[in-house]
Amino acid sequence: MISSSPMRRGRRLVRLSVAVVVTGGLAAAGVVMSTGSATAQADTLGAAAAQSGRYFGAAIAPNFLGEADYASTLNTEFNSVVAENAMKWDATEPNQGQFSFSGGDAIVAHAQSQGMSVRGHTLVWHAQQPGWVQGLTGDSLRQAMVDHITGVASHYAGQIYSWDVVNEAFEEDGSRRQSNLQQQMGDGWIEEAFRAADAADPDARLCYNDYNLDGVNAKSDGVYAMVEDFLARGVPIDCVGIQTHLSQDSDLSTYQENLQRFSDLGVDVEITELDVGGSGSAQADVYRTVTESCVAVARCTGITTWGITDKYSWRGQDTPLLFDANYQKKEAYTAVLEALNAAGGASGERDDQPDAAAYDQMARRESVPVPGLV
Ligand code: G2I
Repeated sequence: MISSSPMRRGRRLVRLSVAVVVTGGLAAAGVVMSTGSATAQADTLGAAAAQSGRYFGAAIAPNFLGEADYASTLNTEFNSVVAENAMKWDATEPNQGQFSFSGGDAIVAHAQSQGMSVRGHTLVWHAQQPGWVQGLTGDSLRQAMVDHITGVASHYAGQIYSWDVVNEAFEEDGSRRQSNLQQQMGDGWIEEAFRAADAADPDARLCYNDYNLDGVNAKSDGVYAMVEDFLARGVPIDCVGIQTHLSQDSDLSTYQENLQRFSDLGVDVEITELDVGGSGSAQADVYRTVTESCVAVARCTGITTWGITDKYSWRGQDTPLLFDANYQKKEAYTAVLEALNAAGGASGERDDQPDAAAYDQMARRESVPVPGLV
């Protein structure tokens, strides 16, 4: 029933048509084939991830793109981006019906000029709503939400690999967060948001995104039940974003198991906002475990770190990213690169999955003209 949806079949066909582009992309991105070995050893995060059909991305802000170290680190190491704030509701529709896409457009233009894919974040969230939304009730809020999704997702249609359609709508106990969205619209609002996003951009993967989904727990159980229900009823959902805001002391004993159960359920999983407070080998070990978990799960399609450098991290005092405030690679960087390279192109986890993420990613590049990319 689910796969009979014309929209979803469309997404799949687009993906499958472009696998051939991957090889050229790898060469351009700096994969070095070690002679005498079948295993490629890439020397950047993006190229290393691409070997197993995955992306490696960063959350970025358009106002930093003019900083030479910021831009060069981004362009060298990453092959996917997401707007840290520029595509949120307050940024894109500051007044009702008046859309503002300058920040998001700058990010998409930069990504396309570099052959990077783009994640969309986020269409509906209880936080960072513009003031005018917070005063709406009932059907006025429902209509405003649908209009917002339609306006933003239509604007970027065909250019987004995956959208975080709804962000952070669950409490830690697995119940729905009692936000203005939940209280004014009731349980149906998440489904309605996904249907509106599907109508506005049928080619984008549609994700539910949240934090503290870093294992099998009450919150991830709640999200799992929602996804299971959506799939059973044909509500368009393609992926779950596992934000993965961690510290070096985080318990990851069921992290991979949780990714695997969503994958088995029939959705992709994406590590969408990875950062790990800490330093040195303890921090590196957590990054390594997360990366190894993703590459071990067929439908874990890519990893995004929530920023590039500690200099601009939302939790900079925790030094949570792969590059320090001077853009130097940290021990955690090496751990991630090694784990991505270990997966290589021969891991098979992605090869036996016809709906591999790289195909989506490359589809974006094929269907959207990208300057400089043949
Ligand atoms: O809180 C971390 C992330 C959790 N998951 C959803 C993400 O969207 C969220 O990102 C953060 C951004 O990293 C921050 O940069 O979301 C925050 C808002 O809740 C962002 O902070 C805001 C500040 O609160 C504003 O004062 C500021 O104007 O960033 C804005 C732009 O710099």
